[in-house]
Amino acid sequence: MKAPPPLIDLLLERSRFLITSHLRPDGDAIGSQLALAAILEELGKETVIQNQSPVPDNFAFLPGAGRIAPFGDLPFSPDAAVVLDSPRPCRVGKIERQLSAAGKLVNIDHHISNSGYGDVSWVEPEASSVGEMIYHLLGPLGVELTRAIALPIYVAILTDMGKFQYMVTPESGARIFRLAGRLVETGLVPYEIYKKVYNLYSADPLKFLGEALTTLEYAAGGQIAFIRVSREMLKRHGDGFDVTENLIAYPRDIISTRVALLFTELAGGGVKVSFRSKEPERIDVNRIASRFGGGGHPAAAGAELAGDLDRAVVRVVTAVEEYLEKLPAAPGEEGA
Ligand SMILES: [Mn+2]
Repeated sequence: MKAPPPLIDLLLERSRFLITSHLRPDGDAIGSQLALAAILEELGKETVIQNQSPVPDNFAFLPGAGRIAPFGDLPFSPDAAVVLDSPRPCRVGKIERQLSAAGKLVNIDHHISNSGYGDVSWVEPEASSVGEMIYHLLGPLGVELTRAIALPIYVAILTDMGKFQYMVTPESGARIFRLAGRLVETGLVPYEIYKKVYNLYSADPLKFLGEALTTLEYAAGGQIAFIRVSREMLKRHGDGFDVTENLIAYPRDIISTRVALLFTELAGGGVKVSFRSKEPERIDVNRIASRFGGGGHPAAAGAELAGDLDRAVVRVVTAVEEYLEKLPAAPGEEGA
């Protein structure tokens, strides 16, 4: 993984950076932003981070999280804007309006569906996270790895890899564990970080979880399992932190499931759909999600559909059923 030289030149030459990432930010969005800001500040640059959505409570412990600001006046006129973890610039919501004011637009992402926007674009579909890509800026920029840089990168990898679950080849597993090891050597305590990121349950989110699990349904003889979360359910249980985070693991981890889906009704209308494939080499959910204007990776993807929850369920479940029907038989399955 190697950052393109024009990106390194731009980061070294420019001096005032706006950093942003996608709506409803996850650990990779927040972690990669804070790591990049810390690196640029080591180089004596000015940085400002703006996101449309607030920092989820479970990432507020990260040093610098408090300086992530909502959309608003910028403290300086940026000469470059960096968009992280966002396949298209519109994913940053309102902050998109700030991008044209910056001299240059930089796109750093690992979504295979990334459109390649920006004056300088670096997309690594093989990267575990944008956090991992940010790590690879250190060498070319001549910045040393400190604990303040390592911690947000570790959180980016931990969350995008689902607590180190989603390494699907020996090579990627070894690479990511080696990187995690280097990060931890700066003095990180993995168990302490795990507790801050994941041990958030008070009674109410657990009640929400119980209610959400009662919506579990199957299709295609159990090959598809899905859960739906209505706006009304979310409202009743509060949006303190993203209680839907990792809900999809429950339908996914059923033995018969090949594709898991999570449907979440959005406050502003429309439905967010998360896709997980347990056989990414055969069942590429990025391809299914892209039919609905979304994208992601073969193993994990997302899309947003207009319209109501029930209609989104019918459309997406039907599309997954059709995809599964068209799969060629696996060796050994034929004539069985
Ligand atoms: Mn990511």
